[in-house]
Amino acid sequence: MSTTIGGYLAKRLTQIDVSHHFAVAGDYNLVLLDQLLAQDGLEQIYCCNELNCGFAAEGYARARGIACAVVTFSVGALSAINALGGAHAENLPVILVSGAPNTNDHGTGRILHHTLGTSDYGYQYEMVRHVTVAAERVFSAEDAPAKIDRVIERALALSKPVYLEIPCNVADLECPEPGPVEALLSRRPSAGKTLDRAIATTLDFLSEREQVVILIGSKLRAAHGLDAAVKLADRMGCAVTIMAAAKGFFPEDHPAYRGVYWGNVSSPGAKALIDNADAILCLGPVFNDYSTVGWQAWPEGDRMVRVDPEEVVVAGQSFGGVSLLDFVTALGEQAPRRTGSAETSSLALPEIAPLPANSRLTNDEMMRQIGALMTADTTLTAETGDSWFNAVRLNLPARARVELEMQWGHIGWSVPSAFGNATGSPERQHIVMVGDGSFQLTAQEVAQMIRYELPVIIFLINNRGYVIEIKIHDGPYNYIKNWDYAGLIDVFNAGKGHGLGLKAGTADELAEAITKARHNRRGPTLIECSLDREDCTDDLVNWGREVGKTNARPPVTN
Ligand code: TPU
Ligand code: MG
Repeated sequence: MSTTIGGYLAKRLTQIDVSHHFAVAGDYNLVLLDQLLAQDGLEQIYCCNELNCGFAAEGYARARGIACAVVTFSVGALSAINALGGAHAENLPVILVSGAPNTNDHGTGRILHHTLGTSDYGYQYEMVRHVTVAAERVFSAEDAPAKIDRVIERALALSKPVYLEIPCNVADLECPEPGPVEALLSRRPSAGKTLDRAIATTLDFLSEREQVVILIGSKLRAAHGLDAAVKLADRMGCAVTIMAAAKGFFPEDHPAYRGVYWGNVSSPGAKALIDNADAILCLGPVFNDYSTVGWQAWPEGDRMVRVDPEEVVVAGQSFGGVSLLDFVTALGEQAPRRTGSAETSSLALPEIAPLPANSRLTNDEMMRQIGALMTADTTLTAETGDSWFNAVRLNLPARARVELEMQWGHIGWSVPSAFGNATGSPERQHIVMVGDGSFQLTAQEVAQMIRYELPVIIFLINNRGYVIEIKIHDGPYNYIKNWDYAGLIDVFNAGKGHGLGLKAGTADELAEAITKARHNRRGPTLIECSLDREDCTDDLVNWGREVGKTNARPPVTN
């Protein structure tokens, strides 16, 4: 039995539960797109540009565990590289497939379109290698299966992006059908002895400590450790805090849950728990300048067990090659009971009191109404900006999901990512919170939500500027041209779609708009929430001040 190179890739995608791929057409990838279209069970979904295409795939990977984006050479792929950087930073397996010049033109000195105007066509591959964990250029039917399989295996094993380059004249070459997929999915187990030693050392470490706190980080999901962490918490009975980027990665109705640890903007009580702990089990943390609030909230030293996807460090002693999942699972079967830190009860975030109906809309009232929408079936994608702080302070029902992009922090990411996420999990209610400044980068992808009839609810927070930047360091560059955001939706509908654009300037206008949005099941609803520029969370102000100070440190001279 034989297929084509494109057919081989298509079949492999369906074998790993990818039933959609995101694409922007170009003459270097058209034949490949034909091959992908021919595969049963694989739908082609179009994006307005390649940056959005990459982010849509990133969002699909959040929903489905892996995703694929197909673009054309250079003019497309170089835009997608930014989104691939995001997928790398956020630990999401995205397969970027780029069309490429005809193999006969390589090495001939001929100049081709969509290139730098030199006869070297290797630069894209060299560039993309920096943002992927595996990259392959397919030049023949003989090498295609092994190269395609290798990048897919790496993406799944490391939860990181990968790259395939398929020249325009090889996509339809005949090649063998793919065999069973199991080998690509099998996880490499941790070396038994190293795992045993890491566990023994950790048990020893815990035996002398009473005030143990688990701190959940954002790499826990990529390492498939969410359920194992709950089992560990059940067994130990200690307090559990999460990092902001891991919002929703531990059930907030769990008796051990004690809120978000984020330095001076932590939930009530969470900072004291970490500060007073004599042992902190950090599961998949990312300590960067933002998460440590300018290097202040950075738990380090002898009280730390840091569990990374491929390494465990116990009080400074490293155990390389031990997987997070194996370690947390084994610890969950052997760890001692340590209830000391959980003796204080959870300090729930204060309830927000509703505003009288015709009052001017405030940030708090907006969040009260968005919070009331959250159920087990909701996925909230929250953009960089005050939406981070707003999302992090929500009290979440179990199984509600929050998607953040706190390591890469590309404004405009949320709209295409939510488009991809909604494509991959249409059974969930998708909500986006996005600032006016962020929205201006990728607004056109709302048109694809209209095209594919996805009932995403977008809360567009119009506070007339880059308020997060105003709080970090103010200047004229933080003030933007206002748009008629709600009015855009009719432009995108173009007489045919079911998108709805609404404006809310008061509490009751927002309530009414939300009711309409919930009934609009055949397209997105954008609700433009008009807020005063000064009306943001205290957390943004306090965090922005500290991050601003960190950015302003003068160079150290010796
Ligand atoms: O809530 P708010 O007003 O802070 O959000 P909005 O209006 O979306 O403004 C976000 C402002 C912002 C910028 C300009 N946040 N970070 N940046 C810097 C930045 C610039 N370009 C990209 C691609 N990503 C960024 N994070
Ligand atoms: Mg804004």
